[in-house]
Amino acid sequence: MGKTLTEKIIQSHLVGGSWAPGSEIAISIDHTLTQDATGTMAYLQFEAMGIPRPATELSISYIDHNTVQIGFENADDHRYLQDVARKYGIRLSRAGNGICHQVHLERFGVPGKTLLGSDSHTPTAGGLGMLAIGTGGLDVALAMAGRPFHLICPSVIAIHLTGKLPHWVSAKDIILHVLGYFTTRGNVGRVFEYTGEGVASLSVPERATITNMGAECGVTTSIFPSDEVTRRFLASQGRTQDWMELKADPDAGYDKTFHINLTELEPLVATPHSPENVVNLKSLSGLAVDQVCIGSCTNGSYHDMAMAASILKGRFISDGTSLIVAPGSRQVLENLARDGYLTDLIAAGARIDESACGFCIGNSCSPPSKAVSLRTSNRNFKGRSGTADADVYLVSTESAAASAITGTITDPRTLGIEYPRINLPHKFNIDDRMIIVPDPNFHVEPVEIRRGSNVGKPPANDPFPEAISGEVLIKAGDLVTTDHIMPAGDRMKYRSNIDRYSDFVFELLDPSFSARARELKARGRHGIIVAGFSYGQGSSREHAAICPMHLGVKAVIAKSFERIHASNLVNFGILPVIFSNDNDYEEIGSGDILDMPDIKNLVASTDTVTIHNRTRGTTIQADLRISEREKKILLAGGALNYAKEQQGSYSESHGKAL
Ligand code: MIC
Ligand code: SF4
Repeated sequence: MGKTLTEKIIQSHLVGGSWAPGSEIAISIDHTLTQDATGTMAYLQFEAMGIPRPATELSISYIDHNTVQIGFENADDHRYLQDVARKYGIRLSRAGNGICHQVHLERFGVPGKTLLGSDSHTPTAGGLGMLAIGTGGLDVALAMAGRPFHLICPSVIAIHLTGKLPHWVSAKDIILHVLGYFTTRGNVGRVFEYTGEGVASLSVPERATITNMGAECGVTTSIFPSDEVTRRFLASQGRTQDWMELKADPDAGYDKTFHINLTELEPLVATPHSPENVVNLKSLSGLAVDQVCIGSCTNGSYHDMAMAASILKGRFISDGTSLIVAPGSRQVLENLARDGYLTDLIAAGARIDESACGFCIGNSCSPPSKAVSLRTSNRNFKGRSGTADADVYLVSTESAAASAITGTITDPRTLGIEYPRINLPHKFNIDDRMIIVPDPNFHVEPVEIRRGSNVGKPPANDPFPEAISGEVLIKAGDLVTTDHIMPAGDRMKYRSNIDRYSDFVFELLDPSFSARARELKARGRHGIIVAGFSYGQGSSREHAAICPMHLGVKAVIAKSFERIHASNLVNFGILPVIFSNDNDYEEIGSGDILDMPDIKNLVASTDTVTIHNRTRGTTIQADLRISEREKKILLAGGALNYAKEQQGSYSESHGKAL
């Protein structure tokens, strides 16, 4: 049987284990990316490793999330990131240059290479045929130090595309269709590989929209082949030399195949408050819309912006609707301006926002109370927009632009205008001056790293306890996202200040959590979190593990975990255990006192732990589904402690499995 594209790239980067889906493997990493909201922690941890320069082919630090800079905190973070980049020879993409995923696609992505990024939407680069994986900042720091990345060898699912998209139906509708079927849970350890004759009809930015939002399904990554369309895209970026053809063998065996006939798709929408709530857009026609936001790493490309501008050209937004447009990168913005599209957007009443994450992460453009906000971004979790009671709907650029004109949810096919044909430039105007390239002599001049008062120390953890004994601080339900655990928006100014950020753990679910956890910790007791299915969905932010760790949380008991968050818990010494019997979830209540005696020995020697509920006098079992390597990390009290223990073998292990 032939090989899938995923297997080919993994095989060519394999440094530990062998291709056997379900087993732990280690791969070498060619590129790393960080963004400012996760980057400060990643670089504080990288500094603590004492490595003189990254061992990767390319490491780049993007500033794109906290660009609003209200107060000095984020500006201090950005100055810190710039100094670190200069000291260690890392490229830095300055605030204003664009969203990391869009810029990486345009300027750096290379088919067939591996990319590890401290952001869950890193798989966007899969649109170019890269094996691109999102993870916590500490894993990225370790990759920069030359350590391999460990992952579960994935099962590969073919998403087989036939036919051609009808007018007004777009790549966003393809991925919403995929989400409607696969949902946001149960896809851990899978890769979505796009195949079939329909692939050739999609441009690289359209493919990137699809791989970007595969993150919402919780897959390890999503990938498209690298073909003539990819070559043309790289040529338009002046990077033909980076192209190579890459595809699966014709007889490749997939774990499962999901067929989509593009010709039959319709405009879709994800309704509040999960990207998996997918319905036909026309079923919501007429619902009044207060706000429309076009942009983000999902739909911030030149193609998206030009499409929006063409629909809006000569028209004006409805009186009751505010339109925000945020081009995904400075390159997109500049080329839109040159080609006249920016003028059309401004003339139609669009508010042009910075080329940054902005509205998507809720640190600007929050909608009014109880508003309906239609967005082209990828997540509509409750409260993420910055307005707790707003309803966010996720749609394509075409549907968003049409609705901005009418002021109600509008199927763009009913607008009665001719479908705009967007021709991508054969050659984009390229200006990389907002990317600071390290001086080749960077290690000669000593660099003083300026740390503002908000930039704290790298997180420290204690060794793993002999026994866990403590209180259930919260009993959460299914689909708890990292946005619920660690809110973003205006709280993101504290990303580098762990103690302060910890004040907001679970703020959206229970504002008393942090104070109760601190009080418990002061009494020398451990905190425990109980949750349902798919705990830790969404972002890669390791703060969702670091801050609970800081507050004394030692274990999370859930019905299932999502991949990135489970790794982050282990990396910060928090025990992630899974109810052996889902019904036992009912046997624990908030405030119950739980004991896990002899837990240290149990972790070292078995995969089952016994939990005694002192409050109810009951006993339940839970499973530890982590690898032997992860057990060692847990027992060391986290990955940084573990890496330090291994320090002696650092140079020999360079590029090899731990
Ligand atoms: C997100 O979209 O939620 C973020 C903000 O980009 C996060 C990263 C973070 O929390 O800093 C992600 O997707 O990983
Ligand atoms: Fe930025 Fe939103 Fe993309 Fe996250 S999902 S990287 S916040 S644009």
